[in-house]
Amino acid sequence: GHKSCVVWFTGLSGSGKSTLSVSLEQTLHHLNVRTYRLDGDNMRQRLNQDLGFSKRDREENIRRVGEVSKLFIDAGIITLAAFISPYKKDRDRIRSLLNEGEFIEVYVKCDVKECEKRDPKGLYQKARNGEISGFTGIDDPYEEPENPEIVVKTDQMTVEQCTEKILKYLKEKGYL
Ligand code: GGZ
Repeated sequence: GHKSCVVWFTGLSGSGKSTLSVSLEQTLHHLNVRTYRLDGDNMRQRLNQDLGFSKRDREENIRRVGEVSKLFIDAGIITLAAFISPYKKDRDRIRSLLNEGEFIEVYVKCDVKECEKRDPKGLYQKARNGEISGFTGIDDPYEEPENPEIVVKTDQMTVEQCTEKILKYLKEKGYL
């Protein structure tokens, strides 16, 4: 068996949160661990379709994702959540909502210059052009985690190395 928890990926757009959550999920499936991934595709498109990107809406987005994560934890599943979650207060609130050890904050650290270079959806360019305003890292804040359980530097490490680092943490702390 395993201990259920939420692995919470926070970082800039293009930092690699989704990629890492997919990679970690594959690895966990090979170990017969049941998981569920939460991301913009299933939250912002569905339950949170009333929300935009103002500070308040991001706060509400993260609050609801936290509540959904709690339900999955109750169901005994390891949840992998990939959201920018730019505000420390909003992330800390989920930490307090859950029991000790159930919130594993993974800071997906990547230089904004590198994220902008990757720009998989062309959003940084739009933010630079002024077609999008309030874009995280350009003209909206990102508050770095102060004491994350894990930091992965995606501009210095491969996807495999980052995944291995998270897996090692989960094993050493007795989640797996
Ligand atoms: C940041 C935005 C914005 C603005 C649209 N700022 O690279 P993506 O496209 O797929 O990831 C970003 C996603 C962020 O949604 P989150 O739910 O993770 O954000 S938060 O945690 O702050 O609530 C990006 C896209 O939505 N996007 N506008 N202004 N990212």
